[in-house]
Amino acid sequence: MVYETIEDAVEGAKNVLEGNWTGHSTVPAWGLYPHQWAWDSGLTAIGYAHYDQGKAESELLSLFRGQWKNGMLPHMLFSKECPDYFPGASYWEVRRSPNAPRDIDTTGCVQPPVHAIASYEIFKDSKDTDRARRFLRKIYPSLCAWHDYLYRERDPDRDGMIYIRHPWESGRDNSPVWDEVLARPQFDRDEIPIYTRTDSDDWKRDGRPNDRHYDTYIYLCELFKKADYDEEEIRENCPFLVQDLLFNSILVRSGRCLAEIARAIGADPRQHDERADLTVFSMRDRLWSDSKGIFLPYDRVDGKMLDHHEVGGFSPLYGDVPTPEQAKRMCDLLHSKYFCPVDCDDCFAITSYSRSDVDYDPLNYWRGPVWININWIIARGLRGYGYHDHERWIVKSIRDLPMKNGFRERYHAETGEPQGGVNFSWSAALFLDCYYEGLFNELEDLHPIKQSFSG
Ligand code: 9WN
Repeated sequence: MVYETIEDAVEGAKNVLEGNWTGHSTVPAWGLYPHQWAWDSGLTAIGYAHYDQGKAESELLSLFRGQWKNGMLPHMLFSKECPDYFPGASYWEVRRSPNAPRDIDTTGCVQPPVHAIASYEIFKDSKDTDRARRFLRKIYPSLCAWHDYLYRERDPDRDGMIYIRHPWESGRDNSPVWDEVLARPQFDRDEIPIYTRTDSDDWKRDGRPNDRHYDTYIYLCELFKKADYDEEEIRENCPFLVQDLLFNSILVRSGRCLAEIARAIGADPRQHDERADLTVFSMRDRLWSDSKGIFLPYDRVDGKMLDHHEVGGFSPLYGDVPTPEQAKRMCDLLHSKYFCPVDCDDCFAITSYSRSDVDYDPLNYWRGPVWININWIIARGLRGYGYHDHERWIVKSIRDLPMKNGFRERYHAETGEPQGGVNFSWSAALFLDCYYEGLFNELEDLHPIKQSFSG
């Protein structure tokens, strides 16, 4: 055990965040991730919101310094202290776009839009409501511009479902769900620049994306650069355009929070709710697979669903997307040998990919391991649908995995062994969120849930 008591672990989580604090924001983990990442910052702010409102506000406000003129919130803001990171500021050449900020270096793609959710959590958790309202007034226009960008530039069909154009935008980089789309671009090695990976020199040992996938990530970035980051041109040429479930589900939940924020500051909430309604309607109508009992992402280039049992398929619970009947089927599948060890006797929570699939790999990044942030998102979704026992099993893992192994980036899906980044911010922050929400107090009478799904 790394932490003997909850109090020790709470202290440990705060120390992790303190250690990763740069003075205005928090890095995901020193070493592997020494810059500011967009959805990491949002999730981290949710942890700070419970005990340090100043840091929570600063985390988000400093992130929005990187917002582009067209509203795009880039997936990373680069610190000048770590110039050796690849692909770093000099690689992205974002100033090819008139929209990119001049005084701060960023990437040219996005990540799941958790920021209105985080802003609203700061308001809800605050003991100083006047101050929190001032914060909301300050950040509201930036949040609106961010959501406007997504619905304007990433939803050409105007059906409320926005597309992502790079696996990095999904937050689940090398999930097997992207494999067939990533295999699509045929290019020679000399069509992309020679580069050295800084994330790993042995992807197998480190459980990172393989070299071919990394080359394709870079190939896609080259395409963005050639288009000078013009979205219309990118859309015409990009072989990776996917309506992703996690991204759109988070967008719905964020849209609802944006509506709440509008109400709290006396602005008009209607547009936010209407957009969220449209996204929900389209996802339910178009992305549900009745044969699989789960939602599936849509590949806009080939015009078909990406047929996988992948953890993103459960994220619509978080956006309140499924009907109660759909939610019941998702829940049965979630609590089956595919995603969760039988009977939950020693549950390590939801795996990132189905355990029965040939591409499942409990050691490799988004191809199997358990991630705290995804489990937190699904747990919140389950709560909304009244699946309290299922939620509690997940919350138990969010408590037990770090207490046993420390606040790590991810954990082995079957043994709970820690993997990847050490002292990882969102694992610490979301542990703190569950603690302060009192969720760890509700775990006493936990008993195995009978599986109703035989598979
Ligand atoms: C690329 C920082 C980020 C997370 C992503 C996770 C990983 C980066 C990487 O780390 O992505 O953006 O180098 O693999 O997949 O979700 O935001 O923690």
